[in-house]
Amino acid sequence: MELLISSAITEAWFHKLHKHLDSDVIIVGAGPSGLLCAAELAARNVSTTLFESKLAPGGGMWGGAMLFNSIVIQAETIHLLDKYGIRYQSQGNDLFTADATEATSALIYHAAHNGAAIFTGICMEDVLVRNDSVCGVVANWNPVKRLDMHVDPLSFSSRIVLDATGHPSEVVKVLTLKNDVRLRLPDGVMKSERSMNAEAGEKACVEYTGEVFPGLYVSGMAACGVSGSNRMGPIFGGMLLSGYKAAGLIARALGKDYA
Ligand code: 48H
Repeated sequence: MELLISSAITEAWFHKLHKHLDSDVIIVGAGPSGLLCAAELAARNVSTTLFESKLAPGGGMWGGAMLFNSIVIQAETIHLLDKYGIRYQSQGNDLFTADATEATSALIYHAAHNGAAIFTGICMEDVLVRNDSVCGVVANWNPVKRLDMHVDPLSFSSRIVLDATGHPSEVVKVLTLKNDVRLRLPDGVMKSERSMNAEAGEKACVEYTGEVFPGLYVSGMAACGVSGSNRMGPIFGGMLLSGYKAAGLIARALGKDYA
């Protein structure tokens, strides 16, 4: 019995890995913006691979604010909560709250159920660049990185890569550190995130969601960070709208229908 269990797990996992060595889209980071984008793309039959360095997907949404695990969403995002079956309560002033656990687990479930391949414990450490375009990522086990083991990574190719790594903007950072590139951002360079301003940050994170280099898109806090915009604190509407916008832009770039 034990060997049958081992065989079933390795068979299923390596089948998933092999199928996703090449995808339409690689999303790095399974926070709210990456998960929502994955759920939307996978629902449109876009082959989508999601790499998350931690054991559990969900990023910064589990913890709400200061571990008070409720999240705040504004009125214009309610249609996405309805779409993904997340319940909410009005708190007045066009603000709503949702249970962080329900919201995060719903996004994870829909991304996986719609067909995105989610790989956890795997960390993007470099990008593939050909003909002045990002065309994949280089990844390794997070524990291997953390223990500083000298183990070479594997490469994964895609038409498009999305940096959804949140505050550190890891994909854009590695692209600009290792290559002499100009980004499609004001001044052509990556900026640093600014101090808290909820209104400005929420607006900027959606506005700057898009392609920053051929083949490389940004969403969520990464879009805020690279554009030098403000952080917004524990309000998550902008993250969801950013993931939704990224999915629309990416689907269109791939020539897929997007209603
Ligand atoms: C694989 C990686 C790597 C890597 C990081 O931070 P996130 O939740 O991302 P967003 O942008 O969808 O949401 C941001 C939100 O959670 C937040 O922090 C807000 C609203 N802050 C406001 C404020 O003022 O502080 O998730 C990013 C995910 C995480 O799960 C990381 O573990 C993962 O990306 N990640 N995965 N390879 N190199 N780097």
